[in-house]
Amino acid sequence: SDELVGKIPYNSLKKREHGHANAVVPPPGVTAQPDSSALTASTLTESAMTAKTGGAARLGSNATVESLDRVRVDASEQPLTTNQGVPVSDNQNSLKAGLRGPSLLEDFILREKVTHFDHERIPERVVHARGSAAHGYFEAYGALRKYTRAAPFAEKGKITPVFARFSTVAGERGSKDTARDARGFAVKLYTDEGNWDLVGNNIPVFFIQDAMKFPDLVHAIKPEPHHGMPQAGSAHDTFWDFVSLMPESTHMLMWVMSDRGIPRSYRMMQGFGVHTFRLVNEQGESVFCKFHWKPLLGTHSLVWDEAVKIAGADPDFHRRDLWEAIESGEFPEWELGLQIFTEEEAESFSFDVLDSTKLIPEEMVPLTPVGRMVLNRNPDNFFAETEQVAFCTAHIIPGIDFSNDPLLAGRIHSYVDTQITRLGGANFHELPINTPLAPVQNNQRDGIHRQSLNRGRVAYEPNSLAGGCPFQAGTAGFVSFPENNTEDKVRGKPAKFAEHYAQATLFFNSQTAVEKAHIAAAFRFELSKVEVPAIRERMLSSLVNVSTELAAEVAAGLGMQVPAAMPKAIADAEPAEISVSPALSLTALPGERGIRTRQIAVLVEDGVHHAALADLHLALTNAGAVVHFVGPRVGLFTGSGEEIIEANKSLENAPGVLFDALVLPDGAEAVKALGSNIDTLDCIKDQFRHGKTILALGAGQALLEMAGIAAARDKVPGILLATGTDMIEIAPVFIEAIAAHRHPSRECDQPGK
Ligand code: HDE
Repeated sequence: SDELVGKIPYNSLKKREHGHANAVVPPPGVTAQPDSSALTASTLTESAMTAKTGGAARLGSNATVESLDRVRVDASEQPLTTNQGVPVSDNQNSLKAGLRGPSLLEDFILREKVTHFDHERIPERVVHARGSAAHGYFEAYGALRKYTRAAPFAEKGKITPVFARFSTVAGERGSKDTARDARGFAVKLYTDEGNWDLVGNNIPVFFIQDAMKFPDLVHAIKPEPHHGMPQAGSAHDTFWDFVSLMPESTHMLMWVMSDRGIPRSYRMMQGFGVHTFRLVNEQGESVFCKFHWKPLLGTHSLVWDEAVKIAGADPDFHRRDLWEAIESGEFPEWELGLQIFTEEEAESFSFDVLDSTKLIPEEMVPLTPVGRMVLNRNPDNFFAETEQVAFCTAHIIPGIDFSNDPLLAGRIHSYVDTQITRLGGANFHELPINTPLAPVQNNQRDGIHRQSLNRGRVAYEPNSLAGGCPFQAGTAGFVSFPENNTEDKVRGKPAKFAEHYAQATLFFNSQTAVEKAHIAAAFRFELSKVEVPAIRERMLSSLVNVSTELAAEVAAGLGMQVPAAMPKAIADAEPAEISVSPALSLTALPGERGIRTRQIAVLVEDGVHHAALADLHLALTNAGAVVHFVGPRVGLFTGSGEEIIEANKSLENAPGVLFDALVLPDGAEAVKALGSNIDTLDCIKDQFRHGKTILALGAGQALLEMAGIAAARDKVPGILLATGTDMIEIAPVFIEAIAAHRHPSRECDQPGK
């Protein structure tokens, strides 16, 4: 408030003390230091305009980013200090009684440094340990008051800051990004009425129907407890033992074995809230709802051989991809769509909407687009933000409520509980990344690492000494939807939960031929790693219930006979509403942004024809792609016309699998040198094998043959041949081919091909 101006010591590193915006202004006579946030201005700018809202997000604003200013530390031009702020004169040598004498116990500087180091690690998340996150905002397309009073949807153009974290599930914190797995898609919205965490996955269904089975599921998929293997992988006996005994997991297995399990990028995958939630409006009326995030870049995936090789070449593949895109100003964006339906409609479905192993086909309940999320700033500090962020399904706000999904019920408990161990106590909500922007006042007190300085003598309610404050908000606060429950207390499941296969079949039947082949290959690979034959057999018998075509393909790949179908839990299930849902194929979302952010490798050597490469570089860069000159080594090369070309990557430090497309240059001398390099040939073979676009210029076409791809020379999808001089015609064709992401008809990953 005004009376505090000048009384708060000005600290340029803590410009925005909570509630004291005036602290931003230095008192008279104090010179403000340079604004550290200016250093990252390029990543702060929100994109200006959206066609759907017609409004503009405020430029450069992001309330979470600003509120974190109070804890940002910038050491530029500052002396080194201890944690008590004491300047340190010597950071090289411990204190000793004589140069060759014993170190002294009194060396508080050494002891503080080492003690702090000793305690740097915290327990990793029991699942989703490996993740990457970014700041951004959600922008509403329009008021959604008819359905919900939730703050982010209050009006057209409203901006709500967010922090989103993407993750793998099974692997430990340092595991590879490209493991076959579901991906976490967790969004914390810092709304006017408190934090709302939408903690979802990139797959709309889950393995199990009831929270009671979650520890079993996770124990089965994690490294086996006796020897701690395998890391970040489901291809082992305990996982398949469990899921083959749990037919309800079959639907999600189909998704994880599909290309959804190996996304190309966090920026190119969908997100789903999975459970049915409730929307509640001002009048207290409620509808059911499912949340969907759709990436503007489209949904794209890796192929398995590529994922395996990337895991070695760059285990941080997805983390790097997200970081670099945001740093370069290519802010990833998703549209939030809601499936809104009434309880009465839900009653009529052949499946139960409280069963998280089922989705609602978009053909039955279409998506209503309600807003967009843009991620426009990387964290400053991985630990403080990405590691310490605490997502909890219990964090909901007025206007959103839970359904009775028994899986969701367990999560409401689990997430808060797990943070207490992981973040060391009940005050994890006070860690800067977790503090709401909405004010927090209550009578909770104390505990380890308490930050708030709650004033006054009252920490109870009712009270008269504090005038009854903080007072109950009444209907302005969160009111649980008054759902009527009159049934007996039981341990059991509703009847429709017993149907386990209809949607697994729906999913399989909705895939393209290539997607189906990849699913079969994934089952084949995973089950081939299972050592106990009875487990393979049991899983196959379950797959027979999904698709005899799939079961036969997998059985053949394992050298087995197709067994009899596993008996179903229910014989007279209601017939499914639809048998094909095109929205379930990855091809349904090709994306709207062409080749933006695609990584293109242009091979270089001494003697390359430079002019065409320069033209191509320009055309690709103008289309938003990221072009890398890749040599047998990094450094400078000389073109055939004495031009200097710098290779920023080498085939050793960046093998072909890291790129979305490849250019083979013209220039006889260069081609000869490249052709005698095994890394070049491996690179070309991988690009070919994985169905990626290759443009071969002039003499560079010979490299295809040298790599053993003679057949590729004529009219093979995604292999483009050009003279190597004029790029005007070929560049647009190349760009279009890259935008297709992959040319699956050319893939040759099946055994024997
Ligand atoms: Fe989680 N899950 N989960 N989960 N989950 C955690 O919370 C849990 C489930 C999901 O980026 C843990 O903070 C139970 C479904 C994501 O920090 C833990 C059940 C979905 C993340 C936990 C489920 C998810 C988690 C571990 C079944 C998709 C990472 C660390 C009842 C809708 C969030 C933590 C982040 C993390 C429990 C099932 C998504 C232990 C008990 C279904 C994205 O609390």
